[in-house]
Amino acid sequence: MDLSDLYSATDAEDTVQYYRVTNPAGAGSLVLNGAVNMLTATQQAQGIYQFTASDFAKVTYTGNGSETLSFMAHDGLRWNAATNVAVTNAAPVGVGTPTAVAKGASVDLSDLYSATDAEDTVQYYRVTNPAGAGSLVLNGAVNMLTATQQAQGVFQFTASDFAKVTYTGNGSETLSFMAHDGLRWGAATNVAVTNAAPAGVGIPTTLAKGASVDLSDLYSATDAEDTVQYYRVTNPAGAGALVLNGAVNLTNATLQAQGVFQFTASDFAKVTYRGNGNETLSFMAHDGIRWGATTNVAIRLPGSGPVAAAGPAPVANAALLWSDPNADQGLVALMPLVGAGTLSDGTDLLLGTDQRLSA
Ligand SMILES: [Ca+2]
Ligand SMILES: [Ca+2]
Ligand SMILES: [Ca+2]
Ligand SMILES: [Ca+2]
Repeated sequence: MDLSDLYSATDAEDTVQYYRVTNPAGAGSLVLNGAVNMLTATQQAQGIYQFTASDFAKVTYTGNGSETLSFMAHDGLRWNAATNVAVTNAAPVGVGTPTAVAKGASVDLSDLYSATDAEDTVQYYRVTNPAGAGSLVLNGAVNMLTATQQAQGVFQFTASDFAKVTYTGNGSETLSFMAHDGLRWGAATNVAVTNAAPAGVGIPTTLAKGASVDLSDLYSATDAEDTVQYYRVTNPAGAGALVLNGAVNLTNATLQAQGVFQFTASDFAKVTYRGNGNETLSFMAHDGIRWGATTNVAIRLPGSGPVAAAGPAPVANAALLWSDPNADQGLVALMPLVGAGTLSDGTDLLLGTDQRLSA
């Protein structure tokens, strides 16, 4: 831009004869376009210029960052007071869009982060992709950084290459982005990419001896982004049994001996449970990335009384929550236990033998 657009001076009686401008080192620079700097080499080395009024009109300023120029005008008699003029160039400003990404799904990096710059075009983008979880697919884009930086998951792309890059989801993590306007990097913007574990729901069930129920009627799971891939169920020794109906138990022999079954989602739909007493099954679902939380599901014989609500395993001296599936009110009692069958005050438990809990 012209210096005369940054500064102008008038004089009450005279014509302005000379202009002086101080351009600090760094950032932008003057282009004389034939104008003559009238000062000494020492002054010129300090970034100070003096021009005749006609030469001043020729000089332009080329921006390269923020700085403050200083101007003065001379009317043939004396210099006026200095006028400071700020030349500014803001760093790019980025905006991140936190996004849920399914396992194996792709999203453009440019949908996760974008940057704008007040004066310039964004030249470069930098992204840090932590180890694990999702990964970048360059699609022909070139990572401009050193091998060391690349090994740290740091990528830098030209703006046109940035537009090519995609991110493939495989769990939750936080990416970090920056943009460069040709002068400097803007502030880092963190962008969370999320993938939730499956959430399960159990249905406590009363089941007569010999009666069957689909496992899928005892437990179901949903996932926010993915399809449930696997189900795991633990069937304690004794009481009821699973009937596989052709489903394949994917667990190893050790887990199978512990009553742990794992099925594909389609096999899970085949499996039934045949009742033969009171027990609590335990379920989990896997979305291809990780297991969700465990859900306990109580199975009770008809008329056998209250069913322990889902919760931690019973221990001595613990307060246990009980619920009665035959009553409309969920929780009906809160009992402190000391050992099997004795309340903490020494009186007997008012429960049948089959409902006693021991450590
Ligand atoms: Ca300068
Ligand atoms: Ca800028
Ligand atoms: Ca990653
Ligand atoms: Ca998920």
